[in-house]
Amino acid sequence: MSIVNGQTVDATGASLVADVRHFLLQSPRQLPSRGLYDELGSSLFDAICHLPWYPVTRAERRLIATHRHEILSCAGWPDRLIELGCGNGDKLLLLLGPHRASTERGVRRIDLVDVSPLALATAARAVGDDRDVVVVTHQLRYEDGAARAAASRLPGERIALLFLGSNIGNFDPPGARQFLETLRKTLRPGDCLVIGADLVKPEHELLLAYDDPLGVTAAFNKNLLVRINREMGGTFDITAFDHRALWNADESRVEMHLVSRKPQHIDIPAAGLSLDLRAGDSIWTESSYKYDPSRFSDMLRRSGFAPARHWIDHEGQFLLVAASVVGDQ
Ligand code: AVI
Repeated sequence: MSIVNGQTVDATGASLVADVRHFLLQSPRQLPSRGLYDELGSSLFDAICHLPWYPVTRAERRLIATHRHEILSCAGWPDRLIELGCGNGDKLLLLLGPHRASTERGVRRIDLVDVSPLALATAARAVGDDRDVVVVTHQLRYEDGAARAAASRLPGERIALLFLGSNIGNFDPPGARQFLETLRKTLRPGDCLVIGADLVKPEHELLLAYDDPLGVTAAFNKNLLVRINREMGGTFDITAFDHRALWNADESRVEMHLVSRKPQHIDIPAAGLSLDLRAGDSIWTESSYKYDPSRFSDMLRRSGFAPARHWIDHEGQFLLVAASVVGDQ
């Protein structure tokens, strides 16, 4: 998170106040999932990644650790890695492998893009430690960070852009496509995009992943209202909300909602907003799209990428794709 003009902004550059004003009065009521990641929300998400019922992170880590050579080779042993949403840098560390291993084959510079200064500092320390590599951090939203990093490319440098963690799943399909097209424009033929996506799996597994028995995902979801109460003087009665996860098969997405168990009148002074919820009314807080490999490759192709190789973990949970950039667009 960073503060711009006194308002908290996140990776998309949107402010919580503007989001609350715009989305909460829509039908159905919504709050964009970007609001979930304040400091507490980010810690809760880290905890989710350790839950036995949330396979996404483990599956992706396994894939990167097992196939790191193939991934880097498929990306043409890039001179430069740019990671969007680097978090604490743990996945990049897996890709780089044991100290010095990757730099022997050419990675000379790593650009880290995140909106969290803490994440950038942690990741920069982790990946730069004892490696003969230049690490540059960009506290910017994804697209701006990618553009800034790529703009400093040296003649002949080959770039691999990493967008991991199934973050693409939190974009709706038109948004995902637009985002990929923007990334494509920052790259050149010969560069590579390495991107992760969560795969469709049986409904009961998806529901357990997004409504875990420990209630961590429920806390992660409800924290959005805690945030609005704290930062904007909101009067949500948090104790009267239930977390609900549902699988929308038609749209191939898991949805998270917050459902009020009672009628409540809510004021949100900083947004100049008042609203009334009836018992059973819900606020839609996140969509997490699940892909099958061919649909995901199609989307990449339509966005100007040529999927070159993909890896799926042995449990069929997660997809990692290396896609090259072809032609000039
Ligand atoms: C960050 N993102 C990929 C996670 C997901 O699976 O959509 C966020 C999350 N929401 C609930 N659990 C995890």
